[in-house]
Amino acid sequence: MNENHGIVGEQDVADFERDGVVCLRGVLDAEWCESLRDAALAAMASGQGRTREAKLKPGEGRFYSSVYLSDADARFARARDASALPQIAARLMRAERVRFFYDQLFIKAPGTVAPTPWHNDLPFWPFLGNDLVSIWVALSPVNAATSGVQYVAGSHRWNKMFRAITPDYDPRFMDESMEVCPDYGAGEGDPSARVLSWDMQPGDVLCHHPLTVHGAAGNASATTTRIGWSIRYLGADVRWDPRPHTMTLRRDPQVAPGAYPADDEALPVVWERGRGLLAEQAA
Ligand SMILES: O=C(O)CCC(=O)C(=O)O
Repeated sequence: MNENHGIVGEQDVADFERDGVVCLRGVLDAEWCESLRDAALAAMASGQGRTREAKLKPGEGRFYSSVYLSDADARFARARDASALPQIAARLMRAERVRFFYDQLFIKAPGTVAPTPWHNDLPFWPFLGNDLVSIWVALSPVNAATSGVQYVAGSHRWNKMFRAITPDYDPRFMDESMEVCPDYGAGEGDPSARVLSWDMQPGDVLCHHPLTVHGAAGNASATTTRIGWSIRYLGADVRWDPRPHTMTLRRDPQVAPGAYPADDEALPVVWERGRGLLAEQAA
């Protein structure tokens, strides 16, 4: 990819702006995917880090989630800083500068009954703004049966925040004053809603806006472990907004509430127009 063209075309940007989500194919090659898949399974096996698990009974599978993997494992850090991902974020947000926010793993063992409850992401985060993109990287084959993520097209334009729900239903995140997100997978919500999902191969990615409503069913496969790695990047219009019921960052940006979070330690710049990937400048 160069700065203006490449795997994110104008049509992709237009789809992202219209639907609040776009699927890009073949973003990471087999070598990247193998390395990240190994890192993901090692993270889950280690039990280390900021993990969350759905509370399931024996025989109901396992739904594992963890954040800030790239702080602990160089394989994730390399993908965060030196793959095509930062530039994809830049293109989709039409950004001059991209900062890393955090990364998160979502793994569902074969036969996991737990859904990913329908939600949108901004209620979880101590920020406001539109320029926050999540890039969900498939590290296993994914389809409707193996818990492919589903999205309500255009829901980012509703400008609506739904009550945050973590895989373990942590009450700290649940703001009772906020509306519960309908379960679009079960046909709740606006009957005219268009629900989008894609069959994916490892290395394909889904890019979504912070207000796009999404969720997933359990993993009905008897053999496939479903692995998604979401990496979140920030652009220009983001404002620091440390509200109750939002996640704790590894370090708060040292700026006033309402300000752009220009803190290179808390939210390092990974890509800048005219300079490209900053990891390459440092190498
Ligand atoms: O992988 C999943 O089940 C959920 C993904 C998600 O909610 C996200 O990436 O924001």
